[in-house]
Formats: sequence, structure tokens, C-alpha cells
Amino acid sequence: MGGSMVDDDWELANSPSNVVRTLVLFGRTGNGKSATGNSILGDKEAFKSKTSSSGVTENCELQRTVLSGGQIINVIDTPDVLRWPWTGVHAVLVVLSVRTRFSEEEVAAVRSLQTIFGSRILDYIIVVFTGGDEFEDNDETFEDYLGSAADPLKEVLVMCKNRLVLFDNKTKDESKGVEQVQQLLSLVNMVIEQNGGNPFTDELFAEYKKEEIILRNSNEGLSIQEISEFKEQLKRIMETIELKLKETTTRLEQQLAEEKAARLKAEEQARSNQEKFDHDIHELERN
Ligand SMILES: Nc1nc2c(ncn2[C@@H]2O[C@H](COP(=O)(O)OP(=O)(O)OP(=O)(O)O)[C@@H](O)[C@H]2O)c(=O)[nH]1
Ligand SMILES: [Mg+2]
Repeated sequence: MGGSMVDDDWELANSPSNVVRTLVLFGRTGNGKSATGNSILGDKEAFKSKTSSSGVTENCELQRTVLSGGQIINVIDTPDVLRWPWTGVHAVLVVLSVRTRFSEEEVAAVRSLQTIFGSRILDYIIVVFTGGDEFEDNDETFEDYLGSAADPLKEVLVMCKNRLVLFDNKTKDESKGVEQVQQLLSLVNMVIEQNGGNPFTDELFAEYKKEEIILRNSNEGLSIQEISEFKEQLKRIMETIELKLKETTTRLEQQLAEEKAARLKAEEQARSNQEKFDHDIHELERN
């Protein structure tokens, strides 16, 4: 196994060979993306993971492991969508933590994936819950947790057809560690099969990556004019991607504001109904 920055590995990660599986980790900072990556790779040191409110992973990083059967698993740990490597991705692992409350912000993040990449992306999502150890010496089971989940979380699970797995990244029990990775890999195989073996690619990102590689590889053979044209083209693609992201954020903010207004209105209505009811009861009692 050997880790490296994604750019150096892009061609390999993009290999069409069916022995390669490329998984990308997505989720709020601190949810356990890097720790989950390490569990998948069977190497606690592969990605840096530690408690920090400011976020540990700053760059996109690819780490690889080769399973005993020869299958290659690429795991990409990335802090945000803009730094996604648009190599073909076989599955997107949305990492959530059972230790922190599932927020509207997280539903918004999943919806933003959908808005940026289109609904096709949903067919590639697997939800990984970290913090499996929470259920060890607790009366509550994972099934209880899911059963009593708030609507936004249920919404996300429905969006990705209930493909979910529980991870305990702290486990010292080797067989438990192997079993959770097996569970995940069988979900990955299911996703690959359902997508006809085609990894997810996004045209805009793929174009950006292609231009970047051409520019990097042929730096010496290009004229200053050509280099500046390429750079201009790259800038334009990045601006389009950023614009898409901005539109998404604005739309989501609007949607959340509308939902909040509707909730407040419903609460107000309920309060006024209650007041009327109390008043009527009071009147009845007086008469
Ligand atoms: N108890 C417990 N802690 C976990 C588990 N998974 C991750 N953690 C802890 O959660 C904290 C954050 O984990 P990271 O893997 O660094 O989170 P991240 O999502 O990579 O965070 P960023 O790189 O900041 O985006 C660390 O202290 C981990 O040890 C788990 O299954 N159980
Ligand atoms: Mg990290």
C-alpha cells in the first residue's frame, strides 16, 4: 500500500479494469471520513484522523490497498466537493456519525450532490454510520436508532435506497473489523452491478481533469500562448463549477427558509387553536 496525492494517481485510479474499485468519502468534518478510510484500508495510519473542530483533512488524498484476491481498492478522502478528483468513482460513501445529531445541513449536503451532479449520483451513494461502538454498552440498538431517526435522516436513507452500513472505527476486535468492511464491499459490489459496471463520472469535472493533465504533461512542448489558453479554459470550467455550487447553495438556503416559515406558521396556527380551545372551555365552565 502506498499513499499519494490524487493527481499522481489519476490515470491508475481511472483504470477501466474491473479489479479496481474507487470509493470517495463525503461528509461533514469530524464525522469520521478519514477513520473510516483507515478501517477500509486496514491501516490506522493511512489517513490522518483526529479530534479537531477546524478539520484535519485539507487536501484530496488517495490511498490504496490490494485485497488477497488481487482486487485493488482506492479510497479517496476529500474535504469538499470542489476538490473531488473526477476520475470514475464506483461508490460515494456518505459518512454520518451516530454520535452527533443529524442536521438539516447534512441533508442539504446530500441534496447539493444531487443538484451538482444530477440524480444519477444517488445510485452511487452508500451511507456509512460511524460510532458503532456507541451501541456496545448501551440499551439502544442501531435498529432502534434508525427507527427513531428524524425525518431528514430518513429522507436521506430513502434517497439512497437504504444502502447503509455501521462502522466502529475504534474496534480492537479484528473479526468485527473485517466483517464491517466485507459488508461495505458487498454493498459496493451491489452498486456496481446495479450501475452496469459504469463508474460515476461528471462531464465538467472530467473535462477539467483532462485539460489539467494535458497542461501538466506537455508544459515544455506548448507555446506561452497555448499555455495561457489552456489556463483560461481551466479557469472557465472551474468558474462554471463554482457557479453551479453557488446556485445550489442559494436554492437550498431558500428552501430551508421556506420550510422554516411554514413550520413557524403551523406552530402559530396550533397556538391560536389552543388559545381558542382554552377560551371556549373557559366560557363553557362559566356558563
Ligand atoms: N468512538 C468513535 N469515534 C470515532 C469513530 N470514527 C471516527 N471517530 C473519531 O471521530 C473523530 C473525527 O474523525 P476523522 O476521521 O478525523 O473525521 P473526518 O471526517 O475525517 O474529519 P475532517 O478530516 O476534519 O473532515 C476522531 O477523533 C475519530 O477518532 C467511531 O467509529 N467511533
Ligand atoms: Mg479527515
